[in-house]
Amino acid sequence: MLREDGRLDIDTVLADLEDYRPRRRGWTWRTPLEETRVGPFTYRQIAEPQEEGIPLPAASRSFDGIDPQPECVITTEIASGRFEDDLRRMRMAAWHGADHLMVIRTAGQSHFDGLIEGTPEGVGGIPITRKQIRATRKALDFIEDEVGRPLNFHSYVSGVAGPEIGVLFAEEGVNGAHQDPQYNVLYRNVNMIRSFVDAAVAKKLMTWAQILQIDGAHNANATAREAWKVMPELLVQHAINTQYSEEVGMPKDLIGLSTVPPTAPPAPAITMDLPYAVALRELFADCQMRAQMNTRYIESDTREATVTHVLNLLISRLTSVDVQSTITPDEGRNVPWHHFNVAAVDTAKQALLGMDGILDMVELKKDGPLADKKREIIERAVLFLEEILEVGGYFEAVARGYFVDSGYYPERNGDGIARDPEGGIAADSVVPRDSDYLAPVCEHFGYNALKVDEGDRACQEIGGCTLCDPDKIVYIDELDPEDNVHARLQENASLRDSDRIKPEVEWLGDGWLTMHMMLPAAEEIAYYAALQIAERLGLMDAEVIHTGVMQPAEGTYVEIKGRVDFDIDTSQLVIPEKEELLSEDEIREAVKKEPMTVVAATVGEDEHSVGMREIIDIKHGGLEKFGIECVYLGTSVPVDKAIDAAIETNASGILISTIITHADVHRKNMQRLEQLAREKGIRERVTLIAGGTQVTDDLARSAGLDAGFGRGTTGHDVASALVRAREEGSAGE
Ligand code: Z97
Repeated sequence: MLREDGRLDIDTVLADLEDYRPRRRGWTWRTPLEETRVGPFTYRQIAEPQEEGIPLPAASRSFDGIDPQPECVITTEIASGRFEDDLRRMRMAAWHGADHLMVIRTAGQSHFDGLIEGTPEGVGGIPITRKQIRATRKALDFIEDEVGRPLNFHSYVSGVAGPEIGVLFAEEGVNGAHQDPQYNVLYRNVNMIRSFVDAAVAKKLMTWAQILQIDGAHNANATAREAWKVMPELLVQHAINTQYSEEVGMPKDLIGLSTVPPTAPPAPAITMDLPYAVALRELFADCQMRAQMNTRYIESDTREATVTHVLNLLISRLTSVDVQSTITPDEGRNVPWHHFNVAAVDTAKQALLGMDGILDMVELKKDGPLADKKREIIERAVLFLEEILEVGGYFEAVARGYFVDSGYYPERNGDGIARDPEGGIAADSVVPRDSDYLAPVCEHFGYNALKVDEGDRACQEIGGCTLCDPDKIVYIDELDPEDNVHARLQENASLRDSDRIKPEVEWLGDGWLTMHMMLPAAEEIAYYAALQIAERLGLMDAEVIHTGVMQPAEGTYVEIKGRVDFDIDTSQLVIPEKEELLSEDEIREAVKKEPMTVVAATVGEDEHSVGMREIIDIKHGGLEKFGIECVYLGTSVPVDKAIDAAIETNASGILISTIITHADVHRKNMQRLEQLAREKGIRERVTLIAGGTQVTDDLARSAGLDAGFGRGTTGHDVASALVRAREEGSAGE
């Protein structure tokens, strides 16, 4: 269905959705490999490779294009608000190595009190509906076939519609989900009793569907005023959700802890984050560790966020990680765009591979500050739990505002989140089940009047439930005639399946682009100057998305975004044919087989030497690097001397550099080179190449040479041309 050179066809995804059935249930881990050789290296912490993907940037030129995959699952979080464009981004992320695709919902969807249908557009995420989930799972089937690796689809089971969402996810083959009753209570003010009862139902369903559960403890870190002080509380929250999940019957291999390194530089992060991480892994050894990167200290600087991410990845490698989350490094300015999802996935892949096997070489100390701090954090957490028991339990503790308090336990600042056990959304909505209560699906928590004999399904008496018989699912396509995917696809129809393109950050045809600039002015002035520059460039709706002071008076770095409303007809583009370079290895191989000598000189009365040296020098990746013998004659060399030297050394190429252009002297030098080569009878065996700032390939060829190189040329370009000309015997043709 998917072609590498074809965009994902949303019409095919949407076709016959009512008949779509997920092809598997449950979470899939990567298949780890024993110590394995990939290209020239041995890895200790990698998994089976993808069949299709995009390696790290350095791989293609320097590492034979290898693309090893770390052994842990890598997450990307997508929140564009249009699921049809999320699918395209999932494909991009999957190509870079993400196999856990999280769709964030509209903020606060926890307040929805039932399921909604269709494909409404969201802000900062999409509201969950059956159609969107089904279309996403179906698209992921195509994408996983393409990349050759199972992809996990993930969303949230929360809010007062949690149990309904649990059923929906189980029916539709969702693979992972956040579920934590404390999240509803603390952050969404859902009534406590309701939240925990709902959680039991949801967790039971998730267990049946083998959905990996991720808890919500990290939200305390993301919310707290001084995030490193919540370390004891994070352990307490993990403990409550883990124990509750186990009581409901969830096995530990489905219980994922959303671990988070609590702090970030300029704090001495590792000294705080590492003891915390070690404590956590010791206490919850059998659970799955989902390492969420720290989001609390992400500002608008993507560089800073990336460094924090890498430090978080160091913690993952020094302890353990089952699922490595990546948050877009621009999350702090709330513009999570395609490019940043991919950047974060690459950051994880790059850092994890870079630290492959680190624990075979360094060891975490069993004594000293690491052990002391770990013990201290655990003690604080245990005391916290004891106090909760003393005051009468979790509900009472929440009522007293014990959670997300800015004090470092047992210190309390009285600014925690306090909730009323009798109040909150859906208070008083939990009632005992009647004796004739019939559970709507088999995997229902608690009492069910349907009698089940050993080995039978509870739903047999009612002729099957939607889990056992998916044909019973009532599929509703769209309810809103305007806010739906078909209407949106109409709007950008001219850009789909056509040659027309617009810049895009999250939605096809959104027209957004970013620019960055350094302005020699103080921050506030630079801010407004940048906006005016954007206006003059014709960018619409321009906004400054980041400023960084270089020095208060010398200048400010500014990033802006803005929109264009035109598109480009790519069929009208004149794209010069690009000559494929021989790879570095091919060149080296050819020179090794048959040694090559070239003569190089800056000709005429020209003292410029730097350009030619760059082309030759091994230090700059020049011809010498490929084993080509270079006879450098210096500057202001007469053309006939270059010819003589070529004859003497039996060179297969002459490189002349000619920078000065007055009176067309550069062209004349080229013509003279060619003429002399003919006169001396060596034209057919010597490749003649000219280089210089004003030289072009056309100019050199029109002067009779074999090739010309201008600005931006590297030794690789010239070496490739020399080897190719020798192989093809094309000198002088
Ligand atoms: C993450 N980076 O990965 P609502 N339940 C739990 C949650 O943690 C969340 C929701 C539900 C973050 C992204 C933060 N978590 C988002 C345990 C959200 C969703 O339904 O939108 O209110 O909440 O966790």
